[in-house]
Amino acid sequence: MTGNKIEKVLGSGKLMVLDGAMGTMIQSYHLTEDDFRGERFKDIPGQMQGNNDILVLTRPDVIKDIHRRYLEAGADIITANTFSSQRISMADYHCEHLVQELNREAVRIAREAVQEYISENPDRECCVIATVGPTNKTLSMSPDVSDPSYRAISYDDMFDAYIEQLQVLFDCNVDAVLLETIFDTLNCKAGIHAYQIVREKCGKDIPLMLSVTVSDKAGRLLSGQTLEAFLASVQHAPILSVGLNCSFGAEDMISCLRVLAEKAPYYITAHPNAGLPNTLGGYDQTPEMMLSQMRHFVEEGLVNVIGGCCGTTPEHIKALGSLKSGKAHVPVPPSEDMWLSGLELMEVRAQADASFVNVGERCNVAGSRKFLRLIKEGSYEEALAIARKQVDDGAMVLDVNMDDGLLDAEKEMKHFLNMLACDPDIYRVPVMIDSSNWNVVLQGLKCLQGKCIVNSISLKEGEEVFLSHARDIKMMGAAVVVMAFDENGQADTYERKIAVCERSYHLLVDKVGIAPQDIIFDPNVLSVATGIPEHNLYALDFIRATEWIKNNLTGAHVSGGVSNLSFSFRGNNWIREAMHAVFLFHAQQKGMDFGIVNPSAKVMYSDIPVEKLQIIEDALLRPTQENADSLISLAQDIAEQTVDVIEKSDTESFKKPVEERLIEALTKGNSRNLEADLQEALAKYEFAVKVIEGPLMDGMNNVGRLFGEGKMFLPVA
Ligand code: THG
Repeated sequence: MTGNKIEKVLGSGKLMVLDGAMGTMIQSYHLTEDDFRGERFKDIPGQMQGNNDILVLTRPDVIKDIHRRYLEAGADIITANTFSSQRISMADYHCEHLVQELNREAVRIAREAVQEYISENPDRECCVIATVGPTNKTLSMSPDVSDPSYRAISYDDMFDAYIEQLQVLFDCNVDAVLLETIFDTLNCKAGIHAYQIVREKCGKDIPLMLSVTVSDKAGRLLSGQTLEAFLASVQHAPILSVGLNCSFGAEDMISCLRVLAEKAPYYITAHPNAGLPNTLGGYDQTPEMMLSQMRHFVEEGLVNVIGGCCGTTPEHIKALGSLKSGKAHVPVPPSEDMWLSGLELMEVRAQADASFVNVGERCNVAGSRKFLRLIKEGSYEEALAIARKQVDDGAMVLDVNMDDGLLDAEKEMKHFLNMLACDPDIYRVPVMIDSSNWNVVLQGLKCLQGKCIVNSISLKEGEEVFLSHARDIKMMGAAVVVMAFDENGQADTYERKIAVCERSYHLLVDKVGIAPQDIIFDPNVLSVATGIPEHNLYALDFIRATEWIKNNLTGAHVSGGVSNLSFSFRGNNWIREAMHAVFLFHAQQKGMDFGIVNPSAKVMYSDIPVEKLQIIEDALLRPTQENADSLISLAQDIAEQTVDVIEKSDTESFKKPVEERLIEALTKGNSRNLEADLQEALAKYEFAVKVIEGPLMDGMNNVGRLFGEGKMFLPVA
């Protein structure tokens, strides 16, 4: 059987049976320390009992016997005993060529068992896959509670270990590689990265199977990700199947399988434990019990491959054989929506009426003096508080930028992201890695288990560099911001913006094979009303380019750094925020669906008094020098009366009926008079529930309406 044979069998709609546990079966042979050591490891210090992979060298007869028993029980797929056969798990015993020997022997033994079985049962077809475990280290978590930035191993070391193991497995022509017991998606991503490199190098089409273990009934990995977030993280890989193993037995696995079957465009595998471990660490579920639970997997059409993990025996596998004639899962088509993830999935819909994704801009050493100071003085906890506040204020993605001449940006990116990755309230949302230094981008990608956005690549240094960066992104799995920049510099007119974006799009989609929905164009938000006449066109040209991109570069998204627009009004926050709100209102209507913004901005489009709105809209959309000048003088007026304006609006608000005041408080997230207003409403309505049904509900509807009309671009906290 070749690798493609598994694909063929699954493609023909047949269910396949995978073998059962190796570890718990080995225990039943009651091997001693001497069995594990053999002659070969006689003098190695420490205990070797329990290092099951070593047995392929010291007791190959036992391993082969286990394979034979699973084959006789009806397994179609035999798993070579290579779960820990990489140098990280073998660190204590490491010696020259050990990894090579272990993997080679394990595959040889499994093959021998299969060949012997087939020679006696010529009507059977069986194949040999290799299991690749998660190692005994984790890339997403710190083993030191007092230092969340610490990691016991680096991405590069894990990647190298996987390369070494996979190289042997590819040389042995296994029928598939099964990355198994995935508890940390970043370990898995390092494995997938290595798999793709080895596959390219060998030019062999050996399929990749992934199997996750979840650690709670809600279906999260130990590293905190949901299954859907996991799927986003591995979406870039050429995957044959995803599934679940180990975990907590079949009964509670079904809800997780439903999530995979509904969302994952692959075949589905399931090999649970024989129930939950008992107090002695044993597994009690009988073959009949396991069968009665796994029967539902097949009846619901959720799976393509079934087998067993810890505690299962040939009897369990034999029982599962009776399900083989059942209904196999039909994979769903790949989604056309964009998938991003932190610990949770974020979907950005492909339709034109998609919602708007606001990216928090404040964790940027070039965009926030405070953040720069905190990073410079090493106050990472406080720097993290800036990230947390943005998420609380409604940021749906976090931009992180460490580019500063006086900082070691690579080191700071790693330190900050390692900390951020350990905070479940912050790392709920995806991260946008913002740097003009490619090594900093790569470092960022090596820290995060989620599906990130890389910000950014461009044709600035020519096609070769652009393509090389794009290939890195494809290999490591991320979405990408593409700046409208080429060999001639920044595209600052409508014509140049669309030309550069179109050229970039075709290179990415046709040459590199990046999915269109993973591309975000940034046609450059540049500062208007600077005094230089050409600059007056910048907002309008951005909006026109947005419309063109949305109509012509199918599937791609549009983003921009919104605060750039108002740099010439620094210090005048009201006018800046008003300009941003107006700009976003119009750009969103033309399809801008991402924006790097300050999530705590308070001014909404619908707040801006009519005459001021007119001036701002004229300056942005009808760009004459006269209109720019009017905006500049409006800004000067406002700078003089800012304090006045706020106070006046408060007193004005106080004169309004209590219902209106509550609606306003809810819409703007303003709690200044909330206590008193609520007391007044309670006195007027008598029952609290009436206040909820009345003005509070009206307030919610108002929020919904503004949001729907694009007049409120943030879920105001
Ligand atoms: N496109 C893409 N990425 C980007 C930008 C872009 N990344 C950086 C930048 N532009 C977007 N981020 C910011 C962040 C902050 C500000 C502007 C853009 C900003 N800061 C205030 C200032 O400088 O006046 C705050 C100062 C302070 O608090 O110290 O305006 O265009 N792809």
